Formats: sequence, C-alpha cells, structure tokens
Amino acid sequence: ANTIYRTDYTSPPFLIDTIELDFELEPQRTTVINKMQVRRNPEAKYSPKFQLDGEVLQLISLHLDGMPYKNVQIDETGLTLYEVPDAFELTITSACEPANNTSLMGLYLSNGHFFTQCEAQGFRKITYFLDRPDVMARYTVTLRANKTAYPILLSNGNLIESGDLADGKHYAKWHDPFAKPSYLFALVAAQLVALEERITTRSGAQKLLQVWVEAHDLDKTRHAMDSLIHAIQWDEARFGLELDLERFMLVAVSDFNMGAMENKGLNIFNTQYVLANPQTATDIDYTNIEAVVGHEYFHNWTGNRVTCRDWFQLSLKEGLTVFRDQEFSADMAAADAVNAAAARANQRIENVRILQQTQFTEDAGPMAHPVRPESYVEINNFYTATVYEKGAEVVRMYQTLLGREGFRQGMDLYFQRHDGQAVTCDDFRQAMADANQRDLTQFEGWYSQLGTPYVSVRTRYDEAAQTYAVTLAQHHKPAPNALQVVRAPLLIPFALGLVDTNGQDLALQLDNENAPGAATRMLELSAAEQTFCFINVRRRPVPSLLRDFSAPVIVEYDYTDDELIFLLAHDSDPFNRWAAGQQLATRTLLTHARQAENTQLNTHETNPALIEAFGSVLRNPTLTPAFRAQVLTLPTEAYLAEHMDEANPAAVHAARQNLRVQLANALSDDWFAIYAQHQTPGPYQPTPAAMGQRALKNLALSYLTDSEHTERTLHLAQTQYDTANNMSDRGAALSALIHLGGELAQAALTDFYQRFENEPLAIDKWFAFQARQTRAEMDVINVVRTLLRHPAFTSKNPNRVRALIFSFISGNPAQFHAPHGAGYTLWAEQVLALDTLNPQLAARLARLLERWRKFIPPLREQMHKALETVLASAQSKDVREIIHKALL
Ligand code: B3K
Ligand code: ZN
Repeated sequence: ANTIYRTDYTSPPFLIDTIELDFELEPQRTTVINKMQVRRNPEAKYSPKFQLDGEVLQLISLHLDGMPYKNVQIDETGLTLYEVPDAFELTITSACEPANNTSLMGLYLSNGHFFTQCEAQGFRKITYFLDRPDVMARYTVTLRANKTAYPILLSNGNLIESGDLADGKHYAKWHDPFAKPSYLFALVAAQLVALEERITTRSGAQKLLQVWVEAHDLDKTRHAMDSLIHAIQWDEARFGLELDLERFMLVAVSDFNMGAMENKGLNIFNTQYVLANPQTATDIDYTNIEAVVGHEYFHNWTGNRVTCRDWFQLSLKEGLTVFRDQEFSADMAAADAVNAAAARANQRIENVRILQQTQFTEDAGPMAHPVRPESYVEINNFYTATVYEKGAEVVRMYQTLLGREGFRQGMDLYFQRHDGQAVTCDDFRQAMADANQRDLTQFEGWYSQLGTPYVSVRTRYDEAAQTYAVTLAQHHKPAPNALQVVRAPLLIPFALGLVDTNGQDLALQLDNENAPGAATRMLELSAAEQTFCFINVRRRPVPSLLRDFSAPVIVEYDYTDDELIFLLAHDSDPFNRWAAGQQLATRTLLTHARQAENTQLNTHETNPALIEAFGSVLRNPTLTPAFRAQVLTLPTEAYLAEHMDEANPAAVHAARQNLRVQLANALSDDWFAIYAQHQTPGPYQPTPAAMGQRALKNLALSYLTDSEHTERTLHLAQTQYDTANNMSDRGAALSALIHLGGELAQAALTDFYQRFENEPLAIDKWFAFQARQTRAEMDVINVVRTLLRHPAFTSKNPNRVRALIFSFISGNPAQFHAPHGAGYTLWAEQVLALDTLNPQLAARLARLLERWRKFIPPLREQMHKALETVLASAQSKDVREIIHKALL
C-alpha cells in the first residue's frame, strides 16, 4: 500500500466553491446528484486533469456545464477528467449501497436508519469530490425519503424548505452558510424524537438546541442537553467564542466507530456518549458525556471554523480541542465543588493517568509517531493517543508558558488570522508566539519529535552555603522503530517546589534574585542540561518535581521510600501527592513481580510503611473522597507490565493481587468504616461531591472482596446490588459479586441481564464485567468464547465488540496472556473476522498486540505467530499497516 508523506503536500489544483447534493435515500441503493461549481486554484501548480476521489460508487452520469462529458477515466480510487476549462459546473450522478456498508464510513444504516460518518475520508464513499480538508465549499443538501420510515431528515446548517412528495415520500432542504471541508458533511434520515431547548447567546441571538434520539431514549437526554448548554456558555466566557448557527443538533446512533463526530451543526454521537439516566449510566458515563459533548461542541471553532490543511495537522484541531474539553471539565467540576483546587487536581490526575497508560506506551512501541506525524498508510490509524492526548499536553504547555491571559491572546490572534481557513500546527504556534512577542521556534520540537522525553534530576544541598542546586538533564530512549534519530533539546516547562522538613513549601529564591518568591517555580529547561541554584535554603528540602504534570515527560529522580511517603503526606501540590503514592506502589509492585517470577510469591510482607501511608490518606478527613480514591487505586496491570524489562502479566497480576489483599486486610476496619460513611442516600446526583463519595465507597467494596471478611462483604455487595438506585452502585456491586464468585454472582448476572434486556448500553456493561473478571479459578477465555455465541453478541456493533473483546484483551491481561496462548488465537480470529466487516475497528483491535516484543520470550513467540497469521490473511490497509509496523 502507498505511504503518504507530510512533506509531499501540495495545494489542491482546483477549488470547489459550492456544492448542491440531492439524495434519493433507499437502503439498497441511494442515488446522489452532486452539482459543483469548480475553478482552478490560482495558487496551485497548473494541472491539465481534474482528479476526484470516489470509492465503491457506481457512476450513473456526468455533465460539464450541462453537457454530457466523455473525456473521463474511472478506477477504484475515483474519476479523472481530462482537458477541463478553468471554471465550470460539474454534475455527477452516482449510487451507493448503504445497506451493504458495514465499515460505518460514508452513508450506512444503523437500526434501519441512515447515518453518515465522513472524517477522515468517508465522503468519497458518498459522492465524487476533492475529499481533502483544504477544499472548503458551501453545501446545500436536499434529502428525499419515505416519510413513514424516515420522518426526520437532517443535514448541516439551517433548514430552508421541507414538504411532502408523491409516493409517500417527503423532502427537506438544508443550507450551511459556512464553507466547510467534506469531512464535516453529515446527514441523518430516521425515526427520532428530540429534546429541545431555546437559548440566547451573549450577543442576544436566539438558538435552537436539539438532542435527537429514538423515542424510548428520550428519558436519557437531559444530561447531554445540560452539558451542551454549559459548553456553549463556557466557550463564551473562557474564549469569547459564540455559537454561529441558528440551530445546533446532537444525534445519537448505536453503531459508531468512535465516540462522536463534530459535523457542522449536526454532531453525531455514539449512544454511549449521549444517553444517560441514573439507572443505566455510571458516574464515569456522566463525566464522559459532559466531556465528549463539550469536545464536539468546541470543535465548532477549533476544527470547523479553522480547520486542518492536511491530515498530518490533525492535532491542530484534536490536541487543542482535547485541551479545551479538559479545561471545561475541570472548570465545571471546580464550580460545583466545595474544594475547587481538589476538584481540578482530580481531573488532572485522571487525564494524566490516561496519558501515561496509553500515550507513553504508544510512544515506546512500533506505532510511535510525533504529534504531527510524518507519514501514514491509512489516516484512520492516526487518531491516536499521541495526536489527541499528547497533543493536548503540548497545547497546555503554551498556557503554562504564556499564562492564561497570554494563551487567550494567542487564541484570539489565531482566529483573527485564520477564521475560514485550513491551516497548520505551525500557524497555531506562530499565533501564540506573535500574540506574546515570544520566540517559540524551539517549541516546534514537540510537534516533530516522537518518543517520551526523560528529565533526569540531580540535587545537591550545600549546608555551609545554604544553597540547593537542581540539575535537570533531558534525554530520550532510542526510538523504537528507528524512524527518526534527529533530536534537539526541547523547551520543557518544569514546575518545581521545595518542601521543608516540616512539610511546608519554601519560598523560592534563585541565586540571581533579590528576594524569595512563590512556592512553585516554573523552570524553563531549554538546553540538554541546566542547573538552577536556590539560595537561603536552611535545611535540606525534599524536591517536588514536575508539579501538576507541567510537561509530558518522565522524571527520573532517586527518591527514597521515605521521601515518597513524606510527599504523599505533605506535598501542597495534590497531583504530586498522588504521583508520590503511585511511584511508591509501582516500586513495591515491580519488586514483588520480579520475586513472583523467580519464586512462588504467596504472602509477602509488603512494605508496612506503604500500607501505613496509604492508610493515613484513606483516613484523612481533610482530603476529598475523590482524591483518596485516586491515591488508593493501584496502577493497572498493563501499566506495571510496561515498566518491567520484559512484561510478565502473570507475575504482575500476582504482585498486584497480593498487595490488594494486604491493603484489604490491614485496613479492613477502615474500609468498612469508609463504606458505611460514604453512602449517598436520596436521589442520584451526578455532582463531583456525590461521585467522589461513590468512588471511594465502591473502592472500599472492591478491596473488601479481597479481604478475609468474605461473608460480610458478600452481604454488603448483595444488599447494594438489590437496593441501588443508580448504575454506579449497581455495577460496582455486580462486579464485587462476580469477584466473590458462586451462586450469588450467577443470580445477579441473570437479574442484571433481565433488568436491562432492552438497554443496549447496560448490556454492554454486562458483557464487559464478565470479560474483566479476574477470579483466579475462572478460565475467562472460555467465558468470552461462550459469550461470543450469546444471542446478544454481534460483531457488527462496535460498542458490543469493545465491551466483550477489547475489555477482555486490554482489561484482563493476566487471563488474556495465559501461557497456553489461547488468548492470541482468539485475538487473531477476531481481527480477521472484523477485517472485512469494519477495517477501522479491526485495526484498533490489531493494535492490542503491537507491544509483543516487550513480553517474556514464551509469550512473545506465540504473539509473533498470531501476528504472522493475521498478516497472511488480512485484506484491509488499516490492519495491514498495523501488523506490518508491529513486525518491522
Ligand atoms: N473528529 C472525530 C474523529 C473522527 C475519526 C475518524 N476515524 C471525533 C473527535 O475527535 O471529535
Ligand atoms: Zn475531536
């Protein structure tokens, strides 16, 4: 397959100013008439031919300026027109087959209704077009369909006409006043109802907001609507950005490859990120819905009004929009919280946990790429943690370096310069630089260099001189796929504090300063190595490094256990308090994992100081329940395995399980007390405070399932299961019962299924709980195999596939990597089954084995064989690119 390179970019030879689309919607065969006004791009190299993208389309007719045009060639990638004039009208009629489209790209059916997904390159499966983001056109769309089957007809922008037609059909005509790239086109033709609200934005304009769902889901739309209203208000307040359309629609669809899609004025959502009521959705679902609704809404400016010149610039819109949704969630949580700083820290911890678990791993493996990739075979494979999560960290660093005000000025200049344009990451960086009169040339490295930077720290206290010198040195591990070797020092904002022996922060004074200043210093590391010398330091402090995770790097510093325990107890930076606890736990767990590899680890005397330190946090009433839950949540098995020289999932599981048992038993009185104290009586409330209570209470329940108090815990879990008024509690109880095993678990599973038979998102949870169970006596691969044959399982629904197969493979490493290798056989089988059905989803599944080289030899060899099996039969370029890179 062809590799596309960033540096090969050239401007489009033609521009398309307007497009009129006319759809005759039929499931088996939909006809599309496409009328475009085309002209040569004065800024591009002259090309005698005009090439349009088009895939799996049947061409019916083609007219140029109203006359049939014959000087055309067709192949499987599109159409080439020869000898075209400088400006012309092109009318193309073609057909596609929505009912046979299982890829969920282009126009497809879900529950018998029509939906589209065009990003990145799905529009070419709908009609012939210059399907690239730097070709921006004004769209007018007419939809025609049977009125009974598809009473609701939606597209981008404003509704300008609608009415009845002959033969039981009706039509709707939509016009989007904003020029947009084809990836933002959308249509929906379905039987839906909407929750509606009218709001007034800050300029006084009236707007109509709608959340469209199937009728039986109308009781699950309130939270999405509230999230949308909050997002609109937040973007006005924080960035001065207003909703620019008369109406804004969200639509829920059951079959969707990703979370949601920011189509102009018509955001289409995976049901998982829009539907919620207390019975079916967990606190995490509520939180995710707020984040994703915000994310898609924020794209209206960062992505839609200013879009990407080419797909290598994807992080221009995704990194920036993830940063914006993270800030939105943090501000929302802080606004509702008693302790705003703690609520913010909690958000930050959650974001960083994901970054460290997914992006750091990606950056160390065969798919490692810079935030702005240099090449790709299939662009859908580059909607990655690096582009999204590391991209968001890169945007955050501008704000860290320039301050909130400076960042806002950079954003204002960015829109002033580029509204209505398709631009690059360099354009964004330049706007930030110019608005703040700051040279950000060096910052380019964050876009061009792959891999996670390391910052190693050395400190030297001079008692006589009362100085404390901190030396920061940046370096990289060798690039995993040898793609890139050029490295230059990065500009790293490194927040540091010094904690005195009494637990207080020192007021910091550098040797070139006259007076002590703030307790947290933002050091700017721009060279390979730099030393910062603090003066008037009366006692040796403990350094608090990279506060609030000020840069996406790995810090290396030889803390003693006592220092970590000290920071966990005293650091004024809550993020670093959490990080100290995680580092201490990781260290202990990795030591035990190595012991488990060599001997048989059974009941190790775990570091009693660690248990005491965690117990102090657990009992500390001045800390929020949410924060205590974060600290007491051990690093995942996947994270720990990644930190071994050779990953050994069985050893990691044994070590982690052992520490859980120790924490469960040593602190059992505390856990029972916590469980009793943090009940949330009364109606369910998705507030940060109530969510924190539930998180800590359900963590207590989870630990107690590993304690000696089996009967008592079983009783708590059963009671909670029976009496819960929300899914967080019922789900946690079910998962506890499954972990305890036996007849009660079976009965609860049966009850859960019957209770939620008509709620697909709850049934997804039912599959996921079973796939994630870690009870030692259970052979979970066989549970999964049995569930694959369950009547409610289907490979055609991505949520169901993720619930069962992905949950098992990435959420249950010890069982998946069982020594006999049956997990890998299952993986290969499922990748190949999905490969022809839904290549995008298949490629995501394929990626779950890309780190195969990291594992101990017996597993590595079997994984290698499974990869070879897939390579031998995979058809899609999506899967082939992943497997090919994994095997390089
Ligand atoms: N922009 C979409 C992602 C589309 C992915 C296509 N493979 C969702 C988002 O990031 O908001
Ligand atoms: Zn996005």
